[in-house]
Order: sequence, then C-alpha cells, then structure tokens
Amino acid sequence: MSLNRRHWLTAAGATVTSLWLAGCDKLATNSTFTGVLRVAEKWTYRAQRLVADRNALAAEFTPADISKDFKANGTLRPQDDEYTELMAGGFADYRLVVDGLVERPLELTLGQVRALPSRTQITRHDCVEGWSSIGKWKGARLSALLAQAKLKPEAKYIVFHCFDTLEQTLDGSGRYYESIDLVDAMHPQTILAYEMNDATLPVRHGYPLRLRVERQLGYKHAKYVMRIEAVSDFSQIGRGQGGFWPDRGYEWYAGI
Ligand SMILES: Nc1nc2c(c(=O)[nH]1)N[C@H]1C(S)=C(S)[C@@H](COP(=O)(O)O)O[C@H]1N2
Ligand SMILES: [Mo]
Repeated sequence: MSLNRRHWLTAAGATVTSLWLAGCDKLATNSTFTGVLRVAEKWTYRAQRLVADRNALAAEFTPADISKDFKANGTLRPQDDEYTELMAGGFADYRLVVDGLVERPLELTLGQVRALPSRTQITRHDCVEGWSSIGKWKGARLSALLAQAKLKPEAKYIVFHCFDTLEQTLDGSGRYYESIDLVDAMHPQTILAYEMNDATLPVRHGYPLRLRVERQLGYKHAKYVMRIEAVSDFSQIGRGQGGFWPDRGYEWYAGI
C-alpha cells in the first residue's frame, strides 16, 4: 500500500468522523451521507484485508532447501572506524541502542539481545537485482525488543541505523539505514538475526545483528544494525525517503 493511499484512508476516516459529530440524526436520513458511509466501510474492509494479508507468514523451507552458497550483497565488511574498533575488541563494547519515541530507551549487550525471546526460520531472501537464496536465521523477535522499550503512541515507524557507509558523500547521507512500519515490526517473522545456518552471523551477512523482514525485498533487511529508532515520520533522516535505496529511487514498501 502506498503512503498516499494510507493518507487518503486516514483523511476519509476523519471526514466520516466529523460528519458524524456534526449531528447524526439529520445526516442519517441524508442519502449522500449513507453513500459516504458505504464507501468508508468498503475502504475499511479493504484496508483490513491488506493488513491481514501483510500479517500472513512468508513461506518457510526445510533444511534440505538451504542454499549451499548464500550470496552476499552490498557492504561485505564495514570500513567505518566505529565498526573496526568494536571488531578489534570482539564486540564486547557493542551496545544496541533503542531510542526515539520509546518510554524506556535501551542499550543492550549482545548477550542481552540473545536473551530476548527468539525465533528460528528458514526463508528465501529475494534481492531486487533478481537473485534469491535460502537460509536459516535465528534472532530476537523485534516485537519483544519493542515491548521492552515500550513504544510511545506517536511511534509509527522503526528505523534501523547501520554501521556501514555504502556511498561516500560530504553530508553523511551515504550511511545505510532502513525503516519499516509497525505491521512489519510486530510480524512474528521479523527478527534481529544473530545466527545464520546454525553458526554466528558471518560479517558479510551483517554481524553482529541484521534485520529479517521476510515479506519484503532484500534491501529492507538492514545488516550491521547499531541503533533502532522509533519515529513518527522519517522525512528528517537521510534524504527523507526512509532508507538508503528508497533515497535513491527504490520503493519504500518493497512487498513480495
Ligand atoms: N547495512 C547494510 N544492509 C544491507 C545492505 C548494505 O549494503 N548495507 N544491502 C542490502 C541488500 S541490497 C541486500 S540484497 C541484502 C543482502 O544481504 P546478504 O549480504 O546477507 O545476502 O542486504 C541488504 N542490507
Ligand atoms: Mo538487494
């Protein structure tokens, strides 16, 4: 669903509510009003169907399906100082920062992330460039992490800030980042993976933590996550389109 359609839906809802508040007795006998209500009902139904569809699970596979050679793409080893320094210390000083529109900002060690409720899944990764690979992922459920941080009611999107700079720019807008809405954030298969194919997540696949958001294309799966920020709007982040590749013309919502 495009953002425009979402805004339209909200606007339609607001119109019906204000008509309602304007006095329902008079309006109930008005055929235009009943027409508006019927249209609104249809839209609500469609919106619910879209959300129900988005809550469905992505296909899962068997161990025999796991790709022998899972392709790696984009950054394969961040060259950024922060990452290099943490690597030298075996990531003992790593803290996953969770902040923004949350009641309880968090700074978690990798041990604390591993102690969160987890999920293991064998799924297919589809890159926009046309290749796919199947892998087994284990990670912390994003819903559990966000429950611990307690989202404020204004929070609408979850932004993943990464360690790697994929494009050298003067203004720093070449840092990788991505964002998802709360439907995907709460989806049971949305995890912060720390294991791939029963081993520690390899550096080329996003060590120490990478997002798996199985109903969307590969570029949404932020690798090298260092900070998770809850926001009401992402227009002030990067170049404002909600992700490194969305900033460069790709769809923000990359459903598959
Ligand atoms: N931080 C970061 N995350 C990233 C990328 C990247 O370059 N940097 N590339 C994206 C793209 S386009 C894809 S297809 C997947 C690749 O994940 P993989 O290397 O584990 O196959 O990571 C995505 N997440
Ligand atoms: Mo990709």
